[in-house]
Amino acid sequence: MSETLENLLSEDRQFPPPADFAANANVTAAAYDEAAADRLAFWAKQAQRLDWFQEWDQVLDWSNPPFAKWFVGGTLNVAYNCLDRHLAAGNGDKVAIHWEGEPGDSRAITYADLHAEVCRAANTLTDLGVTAGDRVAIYLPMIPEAAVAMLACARIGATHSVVFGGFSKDALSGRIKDASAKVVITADGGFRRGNPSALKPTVDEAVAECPTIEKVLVVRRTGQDVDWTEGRDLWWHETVATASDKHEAQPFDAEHPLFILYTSGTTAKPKGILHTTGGYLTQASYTHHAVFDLKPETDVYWCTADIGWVTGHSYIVYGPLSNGATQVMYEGTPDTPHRGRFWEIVQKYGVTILYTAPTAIRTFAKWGDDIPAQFDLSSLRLLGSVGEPINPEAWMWYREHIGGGRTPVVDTWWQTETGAIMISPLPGVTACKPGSAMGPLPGIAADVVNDAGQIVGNGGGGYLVLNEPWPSMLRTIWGDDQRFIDTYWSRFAEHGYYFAGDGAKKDDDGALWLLGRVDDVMLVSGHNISTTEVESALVSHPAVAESAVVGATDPTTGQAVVAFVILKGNASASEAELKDHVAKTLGPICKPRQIQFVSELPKTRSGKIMRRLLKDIAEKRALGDVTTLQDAGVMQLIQQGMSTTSED
Ligand code: 6R9
Repeated sequence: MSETLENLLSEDRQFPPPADFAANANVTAAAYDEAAADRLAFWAKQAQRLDWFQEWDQVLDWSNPPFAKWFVGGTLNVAYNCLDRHLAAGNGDKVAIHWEGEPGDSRAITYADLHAEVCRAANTLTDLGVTAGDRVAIYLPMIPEAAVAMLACARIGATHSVVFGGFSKDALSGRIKDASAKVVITADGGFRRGNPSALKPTVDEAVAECPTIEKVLVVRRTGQDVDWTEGRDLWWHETVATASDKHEAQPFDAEHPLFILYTSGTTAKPKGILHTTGGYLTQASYTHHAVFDLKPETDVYWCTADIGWVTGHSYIVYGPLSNGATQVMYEGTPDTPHRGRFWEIVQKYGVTILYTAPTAIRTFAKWGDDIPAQFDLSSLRLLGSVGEPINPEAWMWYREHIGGGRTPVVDTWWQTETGAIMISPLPGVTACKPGSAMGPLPGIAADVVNDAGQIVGNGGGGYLVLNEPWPSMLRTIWGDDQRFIDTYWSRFAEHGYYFAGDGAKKDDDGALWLLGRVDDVMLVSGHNISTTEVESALVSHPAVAESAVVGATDPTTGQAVVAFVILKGNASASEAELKDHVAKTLGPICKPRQIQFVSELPKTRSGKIMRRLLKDIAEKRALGDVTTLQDAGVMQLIQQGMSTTSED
């Protein structure tokens, strides 16, 4: 990207919070002032939301940047904060997790149940020789044992490394080796799209290459046949189920490693993002309280993320459970056994707060408005979005068809690296603009800078940076401090900024609009154009459900816009019509050279569009690394379609 990003789309619609929502909100506008007056005092106050064995002496030690220490000298136990203290407060009988299996089986797990199971799992791990500081790999489907395994590790100070249940043997073994994990916790399989999908064979193959693994603990979920290695493999129901449910949570240092989570998506070796204890839990807990306005007595919260994504860590496990929430956890896919499954679940449990991803929202819009309309969604009072920029029209569809035109919608920007939400509206305070994450939360400093690191004014675009340390920040890349410095802190080193890799713009009111990864920015005839803005322009056409845009090498313009488009259920639109629509919405410079109609787009397991694979296609190259692709068949379909259409 040469200078700044073009600022193309403009949005006039604005939705202030409903009056009763604002009047009862957990957090009011005063939080911004309070944090601005004394940021560290603000975070110290939020840390008081937790129970500490020993209070800290210093809120932040930033004497050796970029290596931060938060709540120095403090000690706590994460599992104690998520479980024991709720029991002590008399809430043991409250449901923590309403779990819904894909085949329709369900379990209601109270805080007392969860506590007992976590204690049993902690005792089992201890019996297996796992001690504080050891690494444990977790490779599970979306079953309650995934949360139990994470909390059991946290309880004994073992560092967990959760690997997506859909990842391949190589992805799993690479992550196990990088962290030298001692134990893997897995299952025979999980249910996906109506069928049992095996996990254990992948673990067997991966572990064969991983000499550090001593034990494999296996949950029986599907009942399918598994190979068994005597002495190494243990059934959860024969070990955890019979272990003692008495376990005293020990204090750990605020900077004790809590988990490693690998980020991927590029061809580079995955980075093991390290999070620690006190700062992470403080921000996960506070943001869950502030952004989702959780009322633990009355709300039923549902985050549809997979536990293998950071969103599952912070907003299924640590944030909600530390706040004593009642939540829904769902094992399967949104279209099994029918396309109304999510709405059926919202209706069944009376979900009040729903947190999902733009990819899902666009898919629901594609399937049709009539599907959610068949269910009672009137319990919903707040909707959230995460994972990608949400196109303004997808935001509007979400509010209208899921939120009944009455709920606030919070678009939350953050990363595996940031640990918790950084940029988001406060639902009882902010007048939201569809498609904008609005501004940094209280206590968070973020801005948009140009190539030279200077802050751009309203109306300008450039690089999103974080200009002050935050409690849940990554502490390093596991085993590679230099890569941590080079990857995140070198681009604007003289300013001391963390560079997140994303482009953003500020509109005329100073609201922030995320524009996707700067690696994806297209340079067309000397203009830096974000893929997000062109995609949003396409999605604003009534026939378009979803689109992905890439810049392909072009002899005249340097790069040219190539768009892949999915049309809504019964809609139709011609290539010329969509090209004109983009040119009219954003200007002729953005007019796509080519539009390819497709039925699916390549995505990661967390639903992010893998534009670099589409770029390989647009530039007629062999495909790059596809290991994090959710569904390998998609690329073949797109390639076949591509070879039968001409470019104009
Ligand atoms: C939580 C999560 C991080 C990247 C991030 C950005 C994109 C996430 C977004 C968003 C625009 C949002 N991203 N939320 N872009 N608006 N609300 O997604 O973590 O998987 O590490 O991805 O996702 O590009 O840099 P992670």
